[in-house]
Amino acid sequence: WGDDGHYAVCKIAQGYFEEETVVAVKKFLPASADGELAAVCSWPDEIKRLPQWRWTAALHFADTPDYKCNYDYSRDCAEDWCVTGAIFNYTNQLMSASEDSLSIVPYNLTEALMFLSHFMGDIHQPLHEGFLGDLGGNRVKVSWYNQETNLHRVWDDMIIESALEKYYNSSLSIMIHALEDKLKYGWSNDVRSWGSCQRNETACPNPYASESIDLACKYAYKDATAGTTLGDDYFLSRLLIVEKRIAQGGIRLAATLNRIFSSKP
Ligand code: DCM
Ligand code: DCM
Ligand code: DCM
Ligand code: ZN
Ligand code: ZN
Repeated sequence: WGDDGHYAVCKIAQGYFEEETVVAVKKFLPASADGELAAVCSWPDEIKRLPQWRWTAALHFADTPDYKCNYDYSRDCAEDWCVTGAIFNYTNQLMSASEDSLSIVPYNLTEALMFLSHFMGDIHQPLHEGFLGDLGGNRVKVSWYNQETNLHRVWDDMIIESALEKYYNSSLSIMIHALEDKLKYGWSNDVRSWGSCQRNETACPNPYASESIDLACKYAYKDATAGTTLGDDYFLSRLLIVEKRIAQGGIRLAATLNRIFSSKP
């Protein structure tokens, strides 16, 4: 996602933090965040092109083989070097902090918190599990209404931007409130299952990546080959997917952080 998508994921997550998570997040946030996780959820995008951080660029996605429309950790996350592996890794780093707070932790847990929060957003963007051959839609040139762009940017930014203009008075906080209302009154029965992991796992990103490539094939790539002009038909049907993925990202980020920082065995 772009800045707005990441801000929304983290803002929604904050509303579902348990008390221990509120305390831990406050402790690890940088001062610049002013107590707000959402304020720093785009940090991994800001730094990924700097020489000393270039190694993190591939951790934002897990591209999948062309036209397969499925995801497989051992195939698509070689040497754990992808968004799914990064979510496992930063979860483990934060767990080490909550486990033995007396010994010295060899990680920067402020960075771990910001990476985990960012990658939990990215894994829910369907085209972050898009095809290898077109770099997750980056090489699919399309027009968004009368603007030339690519399919990846349509899903990172344009659908959200158009929704803000059309339905939310250009206000991201109004859009976030609408999603929070949907979570309370529309998706309330789904929230528990979205947040849960099988087999006592703390983090379970593999199913999120599988959902994403399925949605990429059914909605993102569908009717959006190179040279296509995308307009109202595409926007109205895909916005529902984008909104649900942002909401799921928020719920799952909160649930994962709640498990990490819970003192319950
Ligand atoms: N996994 C893997 N290779 C690794 C680490 C993890 O394939 N080196 C996969 C196996 C599981 C998932 O990640 O699908 C969760 O691993 P764990 O149960 O060890 O947390
Ligand atoms: N793991 C991790 N970071 C990695 C590789 C693996 O956090 N770079 C996690 C995933 C599994 C656990 O470690 O939860 C065990 O992995 P393995 O099977 O590789 O020992
Ligand atoms: N991206 C992707 N798959 C790739 C390359 C990039 O999903 N193979 C994502 C990461 C960014 C966006 O596309 O969200 C643009 O990439 P970059 O910023 O590296 O140009
Ligand atoms: Zn992206
Ligand atoms: Zn990213």
